Amino acid sequence: MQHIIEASNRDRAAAHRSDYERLGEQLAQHKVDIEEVVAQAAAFEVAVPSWGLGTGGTRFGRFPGRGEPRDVYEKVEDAAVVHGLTTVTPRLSLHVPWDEPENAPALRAHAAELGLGFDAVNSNTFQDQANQALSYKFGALGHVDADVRRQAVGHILHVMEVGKALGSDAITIWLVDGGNYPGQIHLRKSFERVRDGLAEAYADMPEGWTMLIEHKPFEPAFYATVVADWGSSLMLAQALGERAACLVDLGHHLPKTNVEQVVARLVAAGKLGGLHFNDSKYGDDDLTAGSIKPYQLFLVFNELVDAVRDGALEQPPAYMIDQSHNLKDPIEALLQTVNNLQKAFVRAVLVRRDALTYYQQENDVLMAEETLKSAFEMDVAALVAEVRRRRGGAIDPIAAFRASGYRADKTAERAAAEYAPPQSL
Ligand SMILES: [Mn+2]
Repeated sequence: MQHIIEASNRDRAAAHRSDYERLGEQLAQHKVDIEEVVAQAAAFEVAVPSWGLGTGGTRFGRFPGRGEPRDVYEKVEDAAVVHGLTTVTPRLSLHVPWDEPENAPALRAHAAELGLGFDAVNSNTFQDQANQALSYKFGALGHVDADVRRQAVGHILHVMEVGKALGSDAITIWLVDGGNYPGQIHLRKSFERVRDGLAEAYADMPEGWTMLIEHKPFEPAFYATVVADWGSSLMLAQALGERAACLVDLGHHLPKTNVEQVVARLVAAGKLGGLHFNDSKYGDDDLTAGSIKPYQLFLVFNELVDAVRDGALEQPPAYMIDQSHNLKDPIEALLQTVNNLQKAFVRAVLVRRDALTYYQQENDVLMAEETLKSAFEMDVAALVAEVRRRRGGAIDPIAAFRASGYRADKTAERAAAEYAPPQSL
């Protein structure tokens, strides 16, 4: 891939240089040094999910693409391509059991050879697995039967063991408990059972690890999900202790929710642990981040950049992509996503914070809004391309990927692709 990247960059070098210089002049007029922004932008990294490397599906069906990875080793291979082109996705977030390796140390070594490490591991207590003794049909950690709850805690501990062998230092728990009809679950007691189950798993969490708790208003439960919102998630993270934090999935909010304000609240509570990036029009649609509501994505980054600059966040939260690529080539969709995320991040870096503070103090509503809007409207494509170029990545990752013929090669190689359809958390 490296020689393809070099050839692709050579073709684009002159046009890119002139775009970058023009942007540098534009920023200089506002007394912003483009080199400083490049340095800050280079700090942005995001993890890729193992389930995002295959074609996703809906409950209506799945249309597999050609040349998809057949196992976790091939997923690592594809993730390395994404990292090679973008240079900012050095970690893979693994789902257990969908992508559970038979030999975790061997997978870790294979990934390391390709320049990859492992991000948070993801547990699954929302479907029954082969050879599983008890069913999660009516819940897992919040189930009325203590044996089912024990089995769910056992699974989470097992996922931590796998993660430990991979070199992960966090676990993301998607809490699935809930009910479809009023009366089905005891609203208060089911929450207490979930909390107590998490506490059991938390007590045995490896040293230096973080437990990330993800909320979601509905699906699979359609009447009352136990951890439906950030308030419930925060209660759990606070009850568990210092090493538990909330994870905000952009798609896990009801329409009209002010997600950037949710982010701000969790920062204030000292409990923002991570973000799952995606976009949506209606529900948890898992579309490409920045494809539907780019302004919201920018406003979320604005809160994060502001919080890091203020010291309200000691370090940026864990950034992860959580999308389902139903129609696009998964690698191309990830390349597009990473570019959108980088651009949103850089625009947030460009917000003139002194000016914003001044206008807020003066109650100058219009100019405060314009301060944000003017950063959002900046064309920063050349800047993020330059970040990639300097790190050995592609000026135009999608063009380089298409020129590489990678998918066609893999289609021949992986002709017998057969594995469980990936889904999204
Ligand atoms: Mn998620």
